[in-house]
Amino acid sequence: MPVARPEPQEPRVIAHVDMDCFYVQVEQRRNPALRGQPTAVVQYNDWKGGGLIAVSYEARAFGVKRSMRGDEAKSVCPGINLVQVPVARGKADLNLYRSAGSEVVTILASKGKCERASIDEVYLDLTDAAKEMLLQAPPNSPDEIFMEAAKSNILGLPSDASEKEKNVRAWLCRVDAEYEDKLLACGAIIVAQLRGRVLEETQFTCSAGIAHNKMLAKLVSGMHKPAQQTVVPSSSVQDFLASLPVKKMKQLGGKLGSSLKDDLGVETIGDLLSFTEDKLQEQYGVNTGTWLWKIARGISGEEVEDRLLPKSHGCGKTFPGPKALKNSTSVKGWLDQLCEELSERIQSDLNQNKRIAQTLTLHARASKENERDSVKKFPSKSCPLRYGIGKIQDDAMKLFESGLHEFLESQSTGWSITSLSVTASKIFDIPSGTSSILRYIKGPSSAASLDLPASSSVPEDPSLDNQLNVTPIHGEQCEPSTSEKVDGKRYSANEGKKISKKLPEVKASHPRFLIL
Ligand code: DCP
Ligand code: CA
Ligand code: CA
Repeated sequence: MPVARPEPQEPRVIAHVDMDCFYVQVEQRRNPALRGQPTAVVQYNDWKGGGLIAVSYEARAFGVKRSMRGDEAKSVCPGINLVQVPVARGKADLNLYRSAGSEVVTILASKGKCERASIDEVYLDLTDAAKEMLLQAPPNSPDEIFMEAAKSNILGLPSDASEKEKNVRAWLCRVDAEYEDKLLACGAIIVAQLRGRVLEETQFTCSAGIAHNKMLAKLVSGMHKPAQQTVVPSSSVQDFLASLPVKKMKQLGGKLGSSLKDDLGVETIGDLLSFTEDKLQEQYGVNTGTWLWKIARGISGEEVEDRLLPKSHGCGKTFPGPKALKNSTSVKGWLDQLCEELSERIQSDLNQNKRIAQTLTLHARASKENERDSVKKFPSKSCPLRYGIGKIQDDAMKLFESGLHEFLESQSTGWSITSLSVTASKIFDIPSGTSSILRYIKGPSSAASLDLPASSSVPEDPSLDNQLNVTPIHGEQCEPSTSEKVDGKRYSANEGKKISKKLPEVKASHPRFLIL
């Protein structure tokens, strides 16, 4: 549920950085012959040439899109290079892309608080760095970094192309500017510098949004791509939001966004301005109402978290069309593979970063025989996570069986599964000097594992769900899920799910580690 956070008194400088056609760039670095060529990365799949998951800008110019399959991409762009995602255990192995993302994060984290938001995105809080720059060397230097910053797109400046750079340069070093605009100008220079370092050290280009809050920075980071940055001065916010379709905001992509449109006739974020806070609260509850009132004005107090590592780990696979799984044996076979990868990833997170995941969740997509159009969704299930491949596999299968039982509503009918994923979440840092937890998890002989009380249903994570829709799946999730409760109903990108308690008790055999 979106909740408005109190906004800080002082103006902040926040950037959202997103890599350009990321997997393609990683592949182009591996094979420089692909540079400057129409290229796409395809998901492991032999059906119609595989699903595209990343498309180079050269290929986009031919009309190639991520929704296409390899065969279709070839028909619109015969010269396209299709690169297969690396495969392990019969599914995409994203480790290469994950570690490339980490290289970038390390560079971007050098100038302020940095939050890894997805495999190829971060938020940065550059407020302190911008203040420092303003005190020491206000922006006016004609050096390389300044030249790059002068290529920024600044919302609200006259869009006369021939004069653009001159106008931007003037904006960046205006002496009579408001303090908050001066800070933003420093932010634009710092981001230009960081993007330059990323290019130099990793060979990757990225795009960025620079604004006074996360929401605005994120909304504009993809506005001018590739390899460009966009700045949102406060004076431009109202016009920008006036024409911004509600669905462009992540939290409004689902039912809440549809309700705004259907029930209030709101098409753009700016349209929300015609409603009082009371009216919005009456319609959507106190929290969501206030949040909507604030976003209409470009206000968002959400902080950049200090987190360079992902919030959760997920492994999934889709089984489209004839590949659908139709019996427990094949589900078990695939779940075992997914759990093996998940186990390796959480184990290496534990070894390298001293982090422990507490919750195991199973998501699936299913349909019943002869009921292809049924709206009933396979309920997502979770339970406390026990370390060890075998335990994770057993628990995941129990979660699956419990979800299937509920999904089938006691009917004995055929079913098919078109996607499966397991996620490890609620990850926390082991306090330094705590060795007992490690012994707990690793020691095979001692009371080494965790108990497993009854599982519970959880709302699916829409960010994962979106990915499942299109076959490719990021292996890690960094953003919070975006479901909202509106008037007592749960609104989210995935409708129709609810919290249910009716689940078989899974035998508990070991003490919990959390009491440590
Ligand atoms: N990805 C995926 N499945 C999806 C979406 C993305 O596997 N449905 C992967 C491939 C992308 C990477 O994640 O390269 C980052 O996704 P983005 O949405 O940021 O898209 P790109 O970086 O490819 O392109 P852009 O330049 O538009 O950001
Ligand atoms: Ca990207
Ligand atoms: Ca992205």
